[in-house]
Amino acid sequence: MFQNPVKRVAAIHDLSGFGRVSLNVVIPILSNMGIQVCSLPTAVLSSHSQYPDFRFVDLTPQMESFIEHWKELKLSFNAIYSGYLGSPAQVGIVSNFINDFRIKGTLVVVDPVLGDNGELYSSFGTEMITGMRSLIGLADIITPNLTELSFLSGKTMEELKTASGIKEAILELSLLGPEIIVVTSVPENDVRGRTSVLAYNRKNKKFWKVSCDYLPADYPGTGDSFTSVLTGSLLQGDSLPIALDRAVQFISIGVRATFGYEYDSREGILIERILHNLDAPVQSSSYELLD
Ligand code: PXL
Repeated sequence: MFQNPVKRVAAIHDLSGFGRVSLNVVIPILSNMGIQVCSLPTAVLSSHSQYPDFRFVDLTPQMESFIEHWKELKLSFNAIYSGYLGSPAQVGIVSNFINDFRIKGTLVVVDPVLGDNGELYSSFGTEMITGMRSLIGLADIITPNLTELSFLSGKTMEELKTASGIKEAILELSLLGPEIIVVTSVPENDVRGRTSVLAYNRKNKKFWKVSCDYLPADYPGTGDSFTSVLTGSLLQGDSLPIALDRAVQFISIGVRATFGYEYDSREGILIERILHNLDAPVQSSSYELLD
């Protein structure tokens, strides 16, 4: 029998040639955390979809044959982690993948990538929202941002302006199946210049919050980096609140490492400058348990 000396993740995301999103950040982050990444690309793009005129190759027709090959190779994974899908039809393909490859202890993370800042990404329509709503039912952990929480729960961004509105939406989504729901980019209404991440664990009914300083800049792919660190940290054996802390701190340091430059923010945070931070244990922990 062969041994697998390091943990292994099946990463189901697009490959956007230019811009620090999806596989361009998932691979270096998880590799840096000592985890093997096996890529199942959903689409190949010249750049991510926030640049004009991006070129797009949808890999829906190839994915099932690639998965068939993985079955022939008898591959197994400690985690399955999906993100940006190339078409609504891929929801069925990823669902089958999860059902076929999930064994006892497999961590299934679905980042329901749909949009940001209240808007759906240009390549998506309502079918993708319906599809993601069904896919999250198979996940152990989902990591929507506030905009994605709105699309998935059907609540308006206005309704998600209060902590109670957000909690209500989280509880509704948790009924669809996921054990842990992590919502990113939640503004701290009463404290200007702060942003936070809220997490709910259905098993013990606990809500966790981690907050950090907010800088007025928008970098695509931070959600992908966040969920990659969270996944890596949980696979390393960290508790949920520590994993949240590590992921928040990584993004926060990344934004700070980038913000001072005259720089096209569409390129994303300078992860090359901060990857080494993943080697260090949590420097200062700031998670809170909410009532
Ligand atoms: O999760 C960010 C992301 C991933 N993949 C593609 C994107 C984006 C954000 O714009 O366009 C193709």
